[in-house]
Amino acid sequence: MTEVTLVHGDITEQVVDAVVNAANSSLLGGGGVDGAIHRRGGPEILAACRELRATTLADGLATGQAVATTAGRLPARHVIHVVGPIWSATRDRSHLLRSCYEQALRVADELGTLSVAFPAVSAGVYGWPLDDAARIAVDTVLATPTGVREARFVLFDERSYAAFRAALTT
Ligand code: AR6
Repeated sequence: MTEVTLVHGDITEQVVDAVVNAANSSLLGGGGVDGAIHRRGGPEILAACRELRATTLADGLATGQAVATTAGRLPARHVIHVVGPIWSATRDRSHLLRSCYEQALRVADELGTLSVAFPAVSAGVYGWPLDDAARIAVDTVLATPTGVREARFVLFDERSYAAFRAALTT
C-alpha cells in the first residue's frame, strides 16, 4: 500500500530514497526542478547523464520515460529523471504525463526504493494547468502497483500545495 504525502518545500532537501527530476529529453539540465537538482546535487549527476547520452540514450530520453542516476550530493540516493509533456491546448497528451509517474515508479521498484519524492511534473515551464497536473499525478500514483511505501509530492508554492491537497482529498 502506497501512502501519498504532501510537503510544501524544496525537492532537493528531501531525505528519501529517490527524488524525481522534471527533466527534458537532453538530460543535460535546465531551469526549475532540473536546475535546482543539478545545482544542489553537484557535477556527478550531470556526468552520469552525459554517460547515458554517450551509451544507452544517444537520442535522449523520450517524453513519458524515466531513467535513474546517482543523486550526487543530494540527501537522496537516486535521481529518477522523467520528461513530462509540454502542455497542448489542442492535443491530449495526458497519457504521457501519466506515463512519467508510472515509469518513475517502475524504475523506483527496480532500484528497490521505498520512498520517492515527486515534483509537479510539467506544471512549471511546460505549462500544464496546475489542477489537472495535480489530479493526474495523484490518481496515477494511487493507481499504479508498486513496492514504494511513501510517494511524497513536494510542492514549491502555496498554489501547487493547495491543488495537490484538493486532488488528494476529493
Ligand atoms: N522543488 C520542488 N518544486 C519545484 C522546485 C524545487 N526546487 N523548483 C520548481 N519547482 P518545472 P516542467 C516546481 O519548470 O514544467 C526545465 O528547464 C515548479 O514551481 O521544474 O516539467 C527542464 O529542463 C512547478 O510547479 O518542470 C525542462 O526543460 C514544478 O516544480 C522543463 O523545465 C515543475 O516545474 C520541464 O518543465
